[in-house]
Amino acid sequence: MTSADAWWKHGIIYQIYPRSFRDANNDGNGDLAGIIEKLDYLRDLGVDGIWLSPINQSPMYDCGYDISDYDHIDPMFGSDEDFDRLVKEADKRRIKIVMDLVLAHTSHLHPWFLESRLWTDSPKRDWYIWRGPKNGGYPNNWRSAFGGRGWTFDEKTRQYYHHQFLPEQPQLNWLNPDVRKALFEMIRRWLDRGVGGFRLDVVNYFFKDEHLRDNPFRLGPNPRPYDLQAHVNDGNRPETHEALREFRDILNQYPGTMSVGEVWFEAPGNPAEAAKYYGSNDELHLVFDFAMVHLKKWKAEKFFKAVMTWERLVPDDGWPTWTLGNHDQWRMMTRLGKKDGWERMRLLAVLLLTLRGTPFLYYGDEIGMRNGLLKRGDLVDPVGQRYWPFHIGRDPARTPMQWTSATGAGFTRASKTWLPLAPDYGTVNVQAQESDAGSLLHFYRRLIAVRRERPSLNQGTFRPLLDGRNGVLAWLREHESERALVVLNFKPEPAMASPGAPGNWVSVFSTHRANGSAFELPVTRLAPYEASIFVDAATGD
Ligand code: TEU
Repeated sequence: MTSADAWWKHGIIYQIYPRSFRDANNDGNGDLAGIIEKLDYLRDLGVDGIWLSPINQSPMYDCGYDISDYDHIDPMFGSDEDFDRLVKEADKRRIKIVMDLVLAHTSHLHPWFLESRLWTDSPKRDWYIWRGPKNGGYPNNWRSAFGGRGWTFDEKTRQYYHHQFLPEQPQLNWLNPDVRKALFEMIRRWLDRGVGGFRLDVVNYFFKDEHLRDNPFRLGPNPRPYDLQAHVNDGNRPETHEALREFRDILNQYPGTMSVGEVWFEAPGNPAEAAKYYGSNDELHLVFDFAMVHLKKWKAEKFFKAVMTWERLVPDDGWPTWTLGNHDQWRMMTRLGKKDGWERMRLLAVLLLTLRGTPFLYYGDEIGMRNGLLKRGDLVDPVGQRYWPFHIGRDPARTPMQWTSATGAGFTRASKTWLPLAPDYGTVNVQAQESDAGSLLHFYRRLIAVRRERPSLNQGTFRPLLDGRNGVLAWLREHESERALVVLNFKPEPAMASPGAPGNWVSVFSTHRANGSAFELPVTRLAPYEASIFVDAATGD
C-alpha cells in the first residue's frame, strides 16, 4: 500500500448487516460485541474495510434506516463504548470501519421531527417538508418508494409532511442550511471517533424541488405508480452536487477516509446518472453500480456490457466499484439458480476480485449463503409486509450468518433469532468450509490473497480482451512491469480461448489448473466454468 487513500482504493470492503452477523449477548439479534469476536475471521479472509448497515439509535421501522439519534449506538447493537472498542480492535487488524449515513430522512421519533411537528411556527418546522392541502388533497403527486403517497397528513397542524419511504421516515429539508450544518457537524464527530469512511444512503434523494412541482409521467421499468413517474422533482436535483463538494471538503481534512454513494434508481438502474456523483474527483470517492446485481441472465456478454459501461462512465480520475449483492437484493447464490450455482459463484468471485476497482462483498456470500425461506409471519421488512404476497421484500437476504451446524448456527444461543436461519445452515456454514480445503471459503481466501499481493490486480490498468461472444471473457491488468491475464469461461462445457495477448503466461490462481501451468498461445482449452488468473513470467515473476 503506497498512500493514505490506498486502503479503500486497493482493498476490499465487506458489508455486514449487524443484526445478522453474530449475536454475542444471545438475545437473537446480532451486535457489535459479536462483530468484534469475528474480526480475526475477517482479517483472515483479507478484508480491508467493513461497511456496517446502520447501528445508530432507531425504532427499527426500516431496520435502522430510520435514525432517531445519529450520535449514539442503538442498545440492540451495544453501547457507544462497544463501538469505540470495535474501531480500536479493527484497527489492530488493519481494518477500517465504514458507517452507513442515512441523511435523506430521519425517524419520525427523532427529536428534530418531534419538535418540527409541534406547531407550524416551530423553529424546526422548516427542517422537514411540510405543506397544507392543495385543492383539498395532497400537495403534489409524489409517491413513496415503499408504496402509497409520499405525503402523510398530520391532524394536529393540518398539514402534510413528505416522506420518500415510510411515513416513519420523514424527509429532511436539505434546502435549509441549518439542516446541512447539523448533519455535517455530526459527520465530523464520527470522523473524530476514528471511522474510515461512509456509505451514503439514497444520496440522490437529499434535495427536493423548492416549488414542490409534480413529477412528470413516464413509462417506467415496473407498472407500479411510483415507477410511472420521472423522479426529477422529488429527487436527482442539481443542488446535491454542491452539497457533496462541501461533504468532500470535510473528508479531505481526515486523510485516508472515503465515501461511497448509493445513487438509487429502480432496476435496471441508471449508471450514467450515478457516475455523475464522482464529480471531478471532488464529490464522492466511490459510487455503486448495480448493473451486475440487476442482471437476469447468465450470459458472458451481459456481464461484459455491464463492466464496460461502468468502466467508460467512471471519470478518468475516478475509481470504479463492483458488487454482486447487498441487503436490499436477493442473494447472488439464489439468483444464480440451483443448477451449477457453486461453479458460477466461483467464476463471479474471480470476476469481482480481478476487475479494476474496489470490490464490495456481502456477508455470507463467501460461503455461498442463499436466501432464507420465510413465511409471511417471519417478515420484519416493511416492504415485505406491505407487498405480500406479490413481493416478499428484502428479508430473505438478511438471515443470520451461518457459522456452524449447531442449533443457532453459531450465530446465537438464543432459541429464537430475529429472522429464521436459512434451512441449509447445517451444511453451508463457515465451520464446515474451514475443514474442507476445496470449499468456497478457502477459494475466496486464496483469491483475495493473490489479489492483495499483486499490484497488477489491486491497482493496475484494465484492458478487455474477449467480450464473451463465445462465452469467454478475458482481460489484462497491468501495473509497472507486472501483467496479469484473467480468463473466465461462462459455459458449462469446455471452450477455446485466444485472447491474443503475447506473454509467457503462468497460472497463479484457478478453479481448475495447478499453479504454474502455462496458458498456451495462441489458443488454450478451458474447462467448463473455468476461471483462471495468469501472470507474465517474462516480466512479473
Ligand atoms: O435503499 C434504497 C431503496 O429503497 C431500494 O434499494 C429498495 O430497497 C428497493 O427498491 C426495494 O424496494 C436504501 C437502503 O439501502 C434501504 O435498505 C432502505 O430501506 C432505503 O434506502 C431507505 O433508507
